Amino acid sequence: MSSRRGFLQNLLAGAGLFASAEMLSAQEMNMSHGREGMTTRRKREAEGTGHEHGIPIPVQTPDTPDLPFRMDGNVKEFHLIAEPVKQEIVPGRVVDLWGYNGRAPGPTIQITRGDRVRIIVDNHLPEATSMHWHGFEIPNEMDGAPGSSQDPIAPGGRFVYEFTLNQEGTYFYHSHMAMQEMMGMIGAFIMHPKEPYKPRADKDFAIILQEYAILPNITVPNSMNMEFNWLTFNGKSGPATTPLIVRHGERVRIRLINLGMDHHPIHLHGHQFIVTGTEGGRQPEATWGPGNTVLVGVAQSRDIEFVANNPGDWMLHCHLPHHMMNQMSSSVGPMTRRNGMPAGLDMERGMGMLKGGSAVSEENGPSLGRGMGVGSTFEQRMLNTPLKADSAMQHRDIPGVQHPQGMQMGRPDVSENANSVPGFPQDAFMEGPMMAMDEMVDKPENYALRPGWSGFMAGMMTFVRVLPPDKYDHIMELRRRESGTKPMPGMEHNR
Ligand SMILES: [Cu+2]
Repeated sequence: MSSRRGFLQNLLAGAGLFASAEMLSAQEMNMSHGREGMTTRRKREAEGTGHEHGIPIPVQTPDTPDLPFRMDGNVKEFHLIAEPVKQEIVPGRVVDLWGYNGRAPGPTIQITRGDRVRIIVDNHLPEATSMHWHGFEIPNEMDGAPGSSQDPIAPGGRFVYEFTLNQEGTYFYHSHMAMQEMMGMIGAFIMHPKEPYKPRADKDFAIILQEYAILPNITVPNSMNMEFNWLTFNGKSGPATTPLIVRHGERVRIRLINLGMDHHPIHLHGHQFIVTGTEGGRQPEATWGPGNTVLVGVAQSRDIEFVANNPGDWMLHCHLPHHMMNQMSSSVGPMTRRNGMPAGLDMERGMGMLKGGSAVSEENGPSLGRGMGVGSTFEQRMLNTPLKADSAMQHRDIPGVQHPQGMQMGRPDVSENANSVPGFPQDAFMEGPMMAMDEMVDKPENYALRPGWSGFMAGMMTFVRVLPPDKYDHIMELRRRESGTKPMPGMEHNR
């Protein structure tokens, strides 16, 4: 057993990657595990390493690197840095989040049951923080509950956590400061069993579900607001999420982790699955009933498994309609035609703290009802694509300028009498059909998707691509080529 574990450790560590983690700055560290982690991971994946050796396959976290470790005697030592990060959630939309080691969610930690683990946590935030190990059965003084189990980690400070883990399953780490959680501060913590579960999974993925309330033209989430307009899988919204690549016939596990204010019903197309695990670990087989939608509640995790026996590009998404949009509902419904609170003002007014007029006045009313959404204003930025300056101007709130009361007709996606139908528009856009941005999100995993696919992906959405061997192999080859020369797809703006 020990030789098996040693083998896994070497695989996870990558060749010659580690000097002392403490010697590396956050950025260096992030870059090195971004590259090395990816290269190593892809190599493992390409070679199918792990399978032949009777150990569980490593988890892939799309758009998110693994956290490297070094061995100090028999202790696996990790280094997490809590810090502000700039993150591009879709092309053109860079936001200010708080996370770990350069991104939100933070890097994924993978260990094996029985491991002794040390995690050095440095606080580079402008305020105190504390790290909680969610669901871990560890000594109380390691629990990270600020005030009761430890003093909060002051800005510039450090706390070293150390414990032995005798659990297995889909766990996570997060700041135990409530508002910091809503700024992005979470990461996956996978505890592998010593032997793979049966039936054995060929692919194992992790996806962290998060949500942010970020007004148009503003980069900082309002952690108090409950009207979430940016919904992410691993820190990306569709179409910037990276698809899960699966070979036809493989058994697939997907681990879903939720930390936010909403529960998310995650739905898979084309397959039935079983729930094989929760945040408490593996479920007994007697509980494995078929389904295709699993509700992942706040602070919960769910593992689903299925045999990918139906070829195609299948959507995996949250089924809450408002969670399938970006910059939610900014151009939905007739209220967007009326006068409202223009977007892009200061945070106070944008959040509905009025400086003048009443909440039901002509100027303010339309944008204040919760049901109308934070974006029910003249801001038309519903598209995934950054607005061109001139088209953005057309819809600005310019005193004395009448706003368009109807859409341009003669479009294939809108009928001639659309403007006379109550409720219109819902999923049609002022500026024409949803604009695809296939090229802007081009990466190996998106190879040969149907042209225009990206125009219909938003929010908590990605694909499970169940591919025939030739197409699968081609994507793996593209990944191999790319990992040699470029940083991990989608990570360019996270450094
Ligand atoms: Cu949702």
